[in-house]
Amino acid sequence: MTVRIGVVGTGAIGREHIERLTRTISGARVSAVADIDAALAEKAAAAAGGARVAADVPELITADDVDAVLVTSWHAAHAEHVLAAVAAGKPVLCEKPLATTADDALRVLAAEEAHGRRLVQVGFMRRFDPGYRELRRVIAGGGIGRPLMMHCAHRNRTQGERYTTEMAAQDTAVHEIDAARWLLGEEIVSAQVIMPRATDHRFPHLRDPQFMLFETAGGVRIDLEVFVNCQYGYDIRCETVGETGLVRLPDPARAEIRSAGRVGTEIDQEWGGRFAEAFDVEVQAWVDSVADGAATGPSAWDGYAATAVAAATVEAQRTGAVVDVNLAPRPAFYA
Ligand code: NAD
Ligand code: ISE
Repeated sequence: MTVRIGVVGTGAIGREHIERLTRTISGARVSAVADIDAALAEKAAAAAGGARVAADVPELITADDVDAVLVTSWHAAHAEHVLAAVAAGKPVLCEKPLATTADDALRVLAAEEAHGRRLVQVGFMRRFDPGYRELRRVIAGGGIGRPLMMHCAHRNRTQGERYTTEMAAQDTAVHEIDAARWLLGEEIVSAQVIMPRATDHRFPHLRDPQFMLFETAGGVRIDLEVFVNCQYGYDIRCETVGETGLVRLPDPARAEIRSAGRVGTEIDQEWGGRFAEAFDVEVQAWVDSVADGAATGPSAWDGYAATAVAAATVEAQRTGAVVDVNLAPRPAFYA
């Protein structure tokens, strides 16, 4: 079976996923695309080799030539697009975040549960990265004893003018929020944000960098530096300290260069390169799950929990307080 995919949003990651689906992934093809920017949609359709441009998003989602939906629009539109896919009974892979408010994410949970089977996978691709998988295997296998602390950094080279202080939580830290929940097997119960001296390499409206502090239900403390204009590269760090040892994310395998009295390795510049393998595995797993008729991967519950923590982090940015995360009870549907 070839899964016919409709892509909503043909910006940066939409185009990368279209290329991936067209050249790398087996068992799928892009049949239709939609974007509020018609010129972008036309270009993306041509790159997909024979996809059509849908009249609008509702037409794409309900179309007969679309078996499954890939949502790569702006974060604020995700919940609306996922709800439309669920209403049409179609499997949907939604780039992170699932929503920007906990209430919108809860609407997705309710709609999926009412449908009666899982349709939603959230694009937390770190769960498919070999390094993160190794971290999880070591932690779950007791290799460092009981986890106590986690130290993380999320650095981007630069961000554009549209990127806001809130997005540091909703769009950037949400990766670590999900990864920490997944690695530790615990929910996050509070968030706090401390603002260090701001970099000059930023647009004036943006607070950058930021220190975020999280606590899990079991008392693990997580510190996360988000620095999205660090200038030097795309640098993702994660170290978990346990009672008998620590485990740290490996730097991506790169050739070591020794030259001119120095030893070094290259640093990735963008997310697309650093997580290329993870994206390939993630999207292939999603396509396979659509063909099998059984959703796998990060669920709408994971999307909701991460959104709720990110929302508490946004409140912590504004107030400077430690903000509690009060999750709704986890439905048996997501057990
Ligand atoms: P982008 O701005 O380059 O692309 C978004 C596209 O969506 C634009 O072309 C825009 O016109 C379109 N769009 C927005 N609202 C729409 C609507 N209502 N209907 C139709 N089209 C709409 O942004 P991007 O960098 O590609 O990011 C898109 C999403 O992917 C974001 O949620 C972001 O968090 C996520 N993302 C994830 C990763 C990752 O590492 N997993 C990396 C980059 C982006
Ligand atoms: C972007 O949306 C991503 O998901 C990238 O992985 C992240 O590094 C960046 O900060 C986000 O804006």
